[in-house]
Amino acid sequence: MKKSEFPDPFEKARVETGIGEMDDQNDPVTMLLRHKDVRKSAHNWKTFQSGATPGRIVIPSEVNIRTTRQIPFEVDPPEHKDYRTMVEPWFKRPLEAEYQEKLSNQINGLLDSVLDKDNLDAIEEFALVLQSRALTLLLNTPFEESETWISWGTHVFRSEGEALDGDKAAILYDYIDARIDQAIENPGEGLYTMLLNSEVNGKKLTKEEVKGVMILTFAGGRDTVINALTNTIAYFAEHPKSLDRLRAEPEIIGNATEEFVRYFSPLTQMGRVVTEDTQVCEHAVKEDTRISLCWASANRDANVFENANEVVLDRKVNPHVGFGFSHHNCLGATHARQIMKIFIVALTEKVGSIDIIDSKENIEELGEFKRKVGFDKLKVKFNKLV
Ligand code: EMZ
Repeated sequence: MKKSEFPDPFEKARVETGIGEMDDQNDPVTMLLRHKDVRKSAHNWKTFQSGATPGRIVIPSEVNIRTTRQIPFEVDPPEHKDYRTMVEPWFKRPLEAEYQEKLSNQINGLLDSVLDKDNLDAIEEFALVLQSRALTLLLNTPFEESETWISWGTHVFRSEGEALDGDKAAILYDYIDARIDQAIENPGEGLYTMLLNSEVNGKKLTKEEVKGVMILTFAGGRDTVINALTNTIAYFAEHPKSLDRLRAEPEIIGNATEEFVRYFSPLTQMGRVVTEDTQVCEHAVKEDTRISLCWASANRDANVFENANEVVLDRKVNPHVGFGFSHHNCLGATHARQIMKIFIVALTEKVGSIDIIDSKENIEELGEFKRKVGFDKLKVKFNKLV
């Protein structure tokens, strides 16, 4: 198997029953695998809620390492809309030309610094650095802050060999608390101050609410963006003609970005808590249990995508759910899309080919399924375009 191949472990179950089952810390999950069911249930917040105990809709559940509610992610309508409307304009800033220019400078600078380097660690030395630096633009904080974030590693709640790491999470919480206090004392131009000055329904946000938005901003787009970048590098290493094609046809880089998000589905699934006894795919689910919307499976549904297991760079109709679906669709998607597009442009302009030197897959264990979501190790060489 090619290193850049990401098999679909859900096909049989998706076709036969439409559901999968997995346990997670004694809080089992019924996974919805079909595109249609995933989209329908994402709308149905009354039966499948996000506003449950903080951390419970995440798989693996974070109830034991987090009490702060992430906002707007763990809030249901109608309150959800008020929070979302408040943060939305800030998270759309990546559409501004000036933002994109800064992001492009960052990405090109980083790429220049590692061109022709032997044995480059594509995760630690590249994707993590790129993600952390880009986050300084989203937060509008000094570039140097990225050094601290890089030192936290690829996931703020997980460390290697341990699904959830409370000590590690505490580092993030203390950091955010300190930054909120700082912004109260010295208001600035960053996201903290914007949130502290914001009102929802005529009421100023509490410190706990500001923290909830900030935790989401740090946690939600971290391993996901890192996997998207790393997997894209592996893909181009094994498909040099695709890199040549995008060099010749830069106008399809937008389509290619969407297609990579569909094919890699960096976030496998997101849970919901069931509020009343009901059925999914003719299968009973009980009140106060969990279902999940399995984006990764929906994105390979042959009823929706032709050649679903292939990367079709210029796929025209692409209703993927890689950024989720409905009112909770990814708040950071505008930023993530710009990162991917600008990164691909930079690759086509500077890199002739990529060699994979060493790699180790990152496999998620999901009950009956095993899913490759990215790499634990990816050592590469970017060969300069001549
Ligand atoms: C949560 C989640 C959000 C969770 C869109 O996903 O991302 C996960 O990586 C975090 O662990 O807390 O933010």
